[in-house]
Amino acid sequence: MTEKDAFPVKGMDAVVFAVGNAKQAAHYYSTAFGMRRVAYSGPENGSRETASYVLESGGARFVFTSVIKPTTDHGRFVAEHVAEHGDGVIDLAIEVPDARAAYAYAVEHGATGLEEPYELKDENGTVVLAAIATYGQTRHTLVDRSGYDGPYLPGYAAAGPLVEPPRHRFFQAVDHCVGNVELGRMNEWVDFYNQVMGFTNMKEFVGDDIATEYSALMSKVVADGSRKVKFPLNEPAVGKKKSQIDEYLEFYGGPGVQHIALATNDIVASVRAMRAAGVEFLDTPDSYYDTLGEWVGDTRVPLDTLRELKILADRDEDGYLLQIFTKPVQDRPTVFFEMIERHGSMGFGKGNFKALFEAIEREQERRGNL
Ligand code: TYF
Ligand code: FE
Repeated sequence: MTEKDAFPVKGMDAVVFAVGNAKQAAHYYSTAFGMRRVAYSGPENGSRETASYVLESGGARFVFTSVIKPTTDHGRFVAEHVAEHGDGVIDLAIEVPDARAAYAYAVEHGATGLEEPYELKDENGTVVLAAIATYGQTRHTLVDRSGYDGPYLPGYAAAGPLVEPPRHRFFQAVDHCVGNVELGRMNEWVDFYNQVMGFTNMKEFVGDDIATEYSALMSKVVADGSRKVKFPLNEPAVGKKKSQIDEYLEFYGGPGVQHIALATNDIVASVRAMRAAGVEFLDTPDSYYDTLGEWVGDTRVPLDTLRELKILADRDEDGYLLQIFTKPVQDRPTVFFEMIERHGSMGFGKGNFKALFEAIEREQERRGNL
């Protein structure tokens, strides 16, 4: 970057989930997503209100929080969030070099402040945090952990893995985090990230043309200057069928995080292991693979293996990517995950949108929501 970044970020800090039973969620993400627990906060170390499990896979960090007995606004917020939305993401926390400066910039440029900058301290050092609101009840906590060398945050105790972690991790980073917003609101949220965080638009988008043909959604992507934090934003589109985004909004009870994409170096090994552990992925019809080779060309993975595991592939002028989507990971048809292996391409799988959205619609139909 030659120009000074108005809102410098280091990357995603954590994806924080509010869930009904963090103990069991932590187990699922350990066994089915190959993550390792690194920290814990709960009644055993002085947190009587909530229990939180911090899990990592390479540089990706998930936190699962559930309420034991609400006594403060925070506990009541988590309890009400779960009651209203089901298991979901409450915080897309972003690591920044200076949380005070980031918060000041955001609020000056129109963000709603939720937590003024504050410090957490323990024997491992000091973390500076602040929080701003984004779509729905989701927030961005801005985290400066440069003065801290501990397992997660002051107040958390280091804790070992819940099960023996796999020899090769299934993913090493959060690639992008997607939000679903209400009909007609996508551009407002794009403007929000443009103004409040100085994020710029990436070239891939789902416009009116694709929306009316088959996707029933519109989508644009914003990213920070370094392209480490990428946030696609979807809104429903009026198409031939009920939009998958409307289904989400109905069952989540408003806007929220739709999917988290996880970057992997070996999508074949990861998908095999996750399938073996019971993770359900969207199906792709055989016909997709009959023509794939003609337009996508050679990839690291043989076509037969892609077909066997239902992995999608896409290519653009910069390279190619391999990707696959899980079904929703809770009973509500809301949050799901994507596994993505990038080879040059900075895109999101535009060439797959038709096959992908048809697969999602088949699932919607099975749920009786189409
Ligand atoms: O993040 C993306 O843009 C891609 C494509 O409901 C996508 O993963 C977009 C909307 C959607 C599922 C996938
Ligand atoms: Fe995605």
